[in-house]
Amino acid sequence: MSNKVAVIMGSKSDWSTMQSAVEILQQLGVSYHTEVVSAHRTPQKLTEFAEQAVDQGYAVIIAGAGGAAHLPGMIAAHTRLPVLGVPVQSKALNGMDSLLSIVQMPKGIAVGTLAIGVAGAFNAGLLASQILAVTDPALAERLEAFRHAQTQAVLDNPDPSVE
Ligand code: RP5
Repeated sequence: MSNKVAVIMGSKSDWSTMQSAVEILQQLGVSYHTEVVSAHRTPQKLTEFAEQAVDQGYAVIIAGAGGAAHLPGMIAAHTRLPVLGVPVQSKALNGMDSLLSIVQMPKGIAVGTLAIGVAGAFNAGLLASQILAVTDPALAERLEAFRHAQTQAVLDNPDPSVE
């Protein structure tokens, strides 16, 4: 069986953020592939990766990048697969540069943009799983269980002074 989700990122330095996407994919039993693909340092590889993504069997692509973050938009330009963009928190501008360069796609090419940083990466993995769950009843059940457990954990310990 082919991997359903591609988790790509502009640099190895993005891994500490993007591993949160992998964390929830693993937890929900979704198959994935991880790889560094840089819009600026490996532009040819970017084109080839995106053009071959459908044939590789991917259903969703998660792309994380920081700074002048062209990766998600350029991947989306080369494939009809849904692309979820994660703005990595940059040192210079705290991720506002990443966010704005990913979220402001021109009309006609879509990127679903998540929050800056770890929360965005985790939610990208979650959202990719929810997309796949539309046609995967077993995954839908695992998602329901995840949400139920999350809700229950809050209800079970409502005292903010207790860890
Ligand atoms: C982007 O530049 C990467 O996505 C990364 O967030 C940022 C910095 O990359 P490195 O200089 O750490 O490799 O392309």
